[in-house]
Amino acid sequence: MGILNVTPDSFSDGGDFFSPEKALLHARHMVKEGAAIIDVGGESTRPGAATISVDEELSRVIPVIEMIRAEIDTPISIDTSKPVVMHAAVQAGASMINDVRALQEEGALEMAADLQVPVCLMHMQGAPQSMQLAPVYDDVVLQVKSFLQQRIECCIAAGVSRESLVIDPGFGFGKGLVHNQLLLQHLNELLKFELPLLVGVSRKSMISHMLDLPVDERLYGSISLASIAVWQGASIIRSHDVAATLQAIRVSYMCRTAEN
Ligand code: 8Y4
Repeated sequence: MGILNVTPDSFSDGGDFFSPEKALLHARHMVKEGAAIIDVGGESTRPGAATISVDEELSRVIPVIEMIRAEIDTPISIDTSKPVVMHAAVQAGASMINDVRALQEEGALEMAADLQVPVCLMHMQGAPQSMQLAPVYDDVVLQVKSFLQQRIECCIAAGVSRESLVIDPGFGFGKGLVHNQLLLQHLNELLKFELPLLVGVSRKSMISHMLDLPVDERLYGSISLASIAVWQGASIIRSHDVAATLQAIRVSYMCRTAEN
């Protein structure tokens, strides 16, 4: 899954892709590199980022989805928590919802049930504004598992089919370094849900907490974490660097699944 940020304040790319034309160029590039999904997001969820209005988010993502859809047939996921944005994005050609708030916003469950597209349910402790201040867990792996279990049950009760769900422990979302490390160590325990597992570790601060590197020097660490995630059974990796990550996870996957 290639990341396409359409936010003016994204700290990974300095807003480089915040024009529909530039976004399209980057989408083309990621597809050429082998991306199977393009994840389009207009709301920055970086720690401390301000929330934005529905209209602002729509004006960022809809033109981009339309332009990509007009010339590229790679599936597009919409990274949003807002039901109105989910609806407009799917009308414009998106075919998956990636919700870091796991359909907990008002009306989101009902919208996802209506749209009948795959949905990624991600775990986050707290809200982006404050989640990294002092994340605390009794047992991070157990708490992430039980949250995902609850959200899966809520989805099914609301009419979202189990077959359309993808789960994600939400690396960096209200987690300290050791929480992220424990989640990666025990990632395979999430396979018990028998749902596809999505992992996003690309350029994240857990790498700088281990190696003290700026965001533009975290490629090798990102690749290593992605490879571990696939070794543990992840089936979708969300990444800024598609070609490099794909090479790593392909060999990781082939070693994991080899048989005699
Ligand atoms: C540099 C660049 C440092 C980006 C940090 C970041 C996930 C996600 C994000 C994830 C799913 C991010 C939208 C945070 N992370 N969706 N979204 N899983 N499903 N930070 O891990 O990339 S945004």
